[in-house]
Amino acid sequence: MYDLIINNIGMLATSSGVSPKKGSEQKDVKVIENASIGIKDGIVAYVGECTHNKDAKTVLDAKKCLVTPGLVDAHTHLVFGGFREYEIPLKLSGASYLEILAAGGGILSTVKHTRETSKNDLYNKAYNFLDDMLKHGTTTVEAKSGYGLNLETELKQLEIVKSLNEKHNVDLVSTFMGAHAIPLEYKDRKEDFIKLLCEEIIPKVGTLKLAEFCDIFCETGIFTAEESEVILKVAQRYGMRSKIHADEINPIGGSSLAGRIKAISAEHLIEADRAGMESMASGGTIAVLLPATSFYLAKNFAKAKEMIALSIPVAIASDFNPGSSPSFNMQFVMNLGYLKYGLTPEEVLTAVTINSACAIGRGESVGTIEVGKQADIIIWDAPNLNYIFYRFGNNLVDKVIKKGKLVVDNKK
Ligand code: IZC
Ligand code: ZN
Repeated sequence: MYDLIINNIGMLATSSGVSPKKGSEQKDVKVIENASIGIKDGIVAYVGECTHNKDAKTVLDAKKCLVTPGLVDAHTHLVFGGFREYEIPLKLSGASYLEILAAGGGILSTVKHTRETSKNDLYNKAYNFLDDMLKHGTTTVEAKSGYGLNLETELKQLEIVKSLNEKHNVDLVSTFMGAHAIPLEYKDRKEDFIKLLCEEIIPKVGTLKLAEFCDIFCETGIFTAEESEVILKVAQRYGMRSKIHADEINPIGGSSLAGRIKAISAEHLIEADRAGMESMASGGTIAVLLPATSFYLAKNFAKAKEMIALSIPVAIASDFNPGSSPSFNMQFVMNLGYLKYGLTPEEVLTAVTINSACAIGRGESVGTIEVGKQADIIIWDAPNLNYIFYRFGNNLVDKVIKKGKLVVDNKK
C-alpha cells in the first residue's frame, strides 16, 4: 500500500543513477509517457506505466502534465543582511563589480549588514526565500556563508543554515565560505586574515561540523590560486571538501587548481580556458555554471558545450546573492541554459537535477525519480519538457511533492 500515487502523468522526464553525468550521458533523460509514481515513507517505490492502481492512501491526478525531479540549487549565498539595489546608479555610471567591491561596497556592504542583523531576522528572511524557492520548484539548496568574515558572524550564518535545514521543507547543504573577501579590518593585512581563517575559524567550523564543503573566491584582488590552495587544504583536514569560485571575472588559475586538488566542483567558469577545463576533466570536478550572473552582470556566458564535449559534468545553479544574482528562480536559469549556453532541454534538466545533486554530495538521495530515492517531485503546468524552456518569465510549477508530501499547490 503506497502513501501516495501520482497518476495520469503525461510525460515523466528524469535522468537516472547516483553519479554525475558527463559527455553524451548529460542528455540521457528517460521519458515515460502515461506514467505513474508510487511513494511510501517519503521514498519512491514505483515508477512506470500508469497502472491506475488505487491501492494508496492518496491519489494525485497529474492531468497529463509534465513531471520531473525537484530542482537542486547547488550554489546560493542564501543568508544575508540588506540588499544592494543602491548599486544600480553606480553600475549605470560604469562601475564594475570588482570596482564597487574595491571601494568598500559590494560583498563588503553585505558583510556590514549581515554582521548588524540579528540571527532571528536573518533566519526569517532566509526562511521566506526558501518558501518562495520551493514554490518555484527548488527542493534542495546549497547555502554558503561568507558575509561574516569573522568567527562570530560566520558561525551565525552557518547555524542559521543548520536550523533552516531542520525546520524548513527544503533540504539545505552547508558550505563554509569565510574566504569570500578581505574584511575592511584586515585591509592591507591579507596574510593575517588567512591566518585567522586557517588557525581559528576553519578549525572551529570543522569541529562543530557546521559545513560539508569549503568554498573560496579565487579572483583578482581577492584570493590567488596559491592562497586558495593553502586555505582549501586546511579545510580538507577538517573534513570539508573543496569548491572554488573560479574564473568568474579573470582566469587566474582557479579551474586548474580545482582539477588538481580534485575539488568536487568549480563554480562560474565564465572565463575558464582550455587548460583549466582539461584539469577539471581529469580531476573529476563538476562545473557548476551560473548563467543568471552572466546575465545580470552583462558578462560572457560560460562555454558549457565545450565542457560537455570535454566530459566535464555540467550543473547549473542560481548563485542567488544580493549583488551579482538577486534571483533564485531556477526556471529562469534553465531558460538561460538553453538560450545562452545552447544546451538541449535534456542536458539542462540533468544539470539542475542529478549533476547539481552530485555537486553537493546528494546524488545518492535526490536528483532523479527512481525507486529508492527521496520523493522530491514537481508536477508542472506544462505538457512536456520542451514547453518549460519555451514559456519563459512566469512560474510554471503547479505542485511540489517533498519527501512524499504535497508542500506546494500553486493553483489552490
Ligand atoms: O555578494 O557579490 N561573486 N560572490 C562572488 C558573490 C558574487 C556574492 C556577492
Ligand atoms: Zn557565488
